[in-house]
Amino acid sequence: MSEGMMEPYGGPISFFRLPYAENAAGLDIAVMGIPFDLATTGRSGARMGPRAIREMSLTMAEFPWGVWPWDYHFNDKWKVADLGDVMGFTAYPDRMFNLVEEHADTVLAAGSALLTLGGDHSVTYPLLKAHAKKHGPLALIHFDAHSDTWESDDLNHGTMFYHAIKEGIILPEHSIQMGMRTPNPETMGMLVIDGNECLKTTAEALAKRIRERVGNQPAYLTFDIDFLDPAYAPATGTPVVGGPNVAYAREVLKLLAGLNIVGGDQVEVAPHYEGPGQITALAGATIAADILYLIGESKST
Ligand SMILES: [Mn+2]
Repeated sequence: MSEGMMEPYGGPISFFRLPYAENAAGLDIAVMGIPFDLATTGRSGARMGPRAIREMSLTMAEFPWGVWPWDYHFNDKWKVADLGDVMGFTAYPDRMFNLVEEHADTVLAAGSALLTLGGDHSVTYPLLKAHAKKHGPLALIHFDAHSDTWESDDLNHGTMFYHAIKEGIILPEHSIQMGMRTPNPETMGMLVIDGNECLKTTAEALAKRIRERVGNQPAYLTFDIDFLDPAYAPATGTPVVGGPNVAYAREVLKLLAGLNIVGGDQVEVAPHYEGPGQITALAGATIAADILYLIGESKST
């Protein structure tokens, strides 16, 4: 069995074959899933995202050399484990925000950083709160087709950054949003680089703008899979045409190494809308790995 467990199609499923851990004691980085999608405004299904991302991560988990083009394996530098999923809000969606914040608080209090797999994008709100308690107000590095700054008293996956800025969790003057392809009447002081501008900007130039914007601030990186064109990521709740491709996104991410990225998430993979190739979850798993590397690189500097 042990040899077969290394094959992408066999064995138990965890993120990149990481061991499961009960808690974050002794970890450098913990991975956590949030199977929640009750704050979606479009198509539901992101509750199945963490499992699909973990499954497609196995296509890359057999290589002991790491995830190309990173030239080392994250396990060689940092102690990383999969904590499984935050549960306990089934039929009680109002409990999600508190539960996620409590779990994130516990991980961060143990001295570990946190990479989270969504779930719809509303899960980022309690994650930001927990990280801001630990690190102070955060620079937001936000990849998405939507700004998620809609003015509303309600908390859903399109309003949480409006709330986060109003509450002082995010530093708008150090924050940047990229890939927007929907009306965005209010930037709330953040730098917004819309989808068309991304397509005209090289990965190097975009990464430079992010680095300049963020500076030395503690930063939280959130990647909504719908940043990508639906050709590359069709399985998501609110797809929008005309976005960048996966290679471009990954090149930008790689060039952010060294920024003080204290945490991050990959959200909105909704695998029910996949074709049989599962390309959205594959993109999600790869980008989640990139974020894991960035968090690790930040801890190492
Ligand atoms: Mn979005």
